[in-house]
Amino acid sequence: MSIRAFIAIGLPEGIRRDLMLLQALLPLPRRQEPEDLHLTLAFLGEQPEPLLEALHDGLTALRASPFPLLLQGAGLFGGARPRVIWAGVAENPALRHLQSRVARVAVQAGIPVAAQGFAPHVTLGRAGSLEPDQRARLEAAAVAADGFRAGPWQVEAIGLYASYLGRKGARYDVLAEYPLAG
Ligand code: 2AM
Repeated sequence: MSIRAFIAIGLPEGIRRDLMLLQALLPLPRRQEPEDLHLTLAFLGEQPEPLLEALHDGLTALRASPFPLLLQGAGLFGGARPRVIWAGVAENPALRHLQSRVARVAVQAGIPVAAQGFAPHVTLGRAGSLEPDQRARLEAAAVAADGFRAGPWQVEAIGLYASYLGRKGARYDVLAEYPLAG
């Protein structure tokens, strides 16, 4: 059996509440459910269980320290045809360092993860095809949300998640959590 998996940072209740308020201000075509809000460190795709077990062992052995994280601003991915509406992350070397270590653990477990191109974000919602006026409203709302801040909070764990694709979009399950403890 294989599982569509990713490694992410889960968000505390208070941060999710702040993000729900931001979601309410944006004209999102499809909103990410608050319990599913997360910050992805590495998307793994469909992986067979033995590789995920090797990854689990690697993540269990990973030693990294907790660090503060601040969400900041909002934007759209997808250029002229935006697909993802996101909350951004204030520049954070500890996050980048953790991401590269996590990616290395995945590669060592036999799961290819691109070393480059980490664009940290929390997906707030998704768009299918948008009419030009819908797109303009969304872009204007993202610009207006530039002053958005949530946190900082102390990131104390990362998680291995399963993603199940359904007609209403993806649902996520936490398969395992790994405390960051030096
Ligand atoms: P997104 O929210 O910006 O789409 C689970 O799908 C998580 O992995 C999401 O946070 C998703 O980011 C991220 N991800 C990164 N690359 C992906 C890809 N090629 N396909 C699906 N999800 C991807």
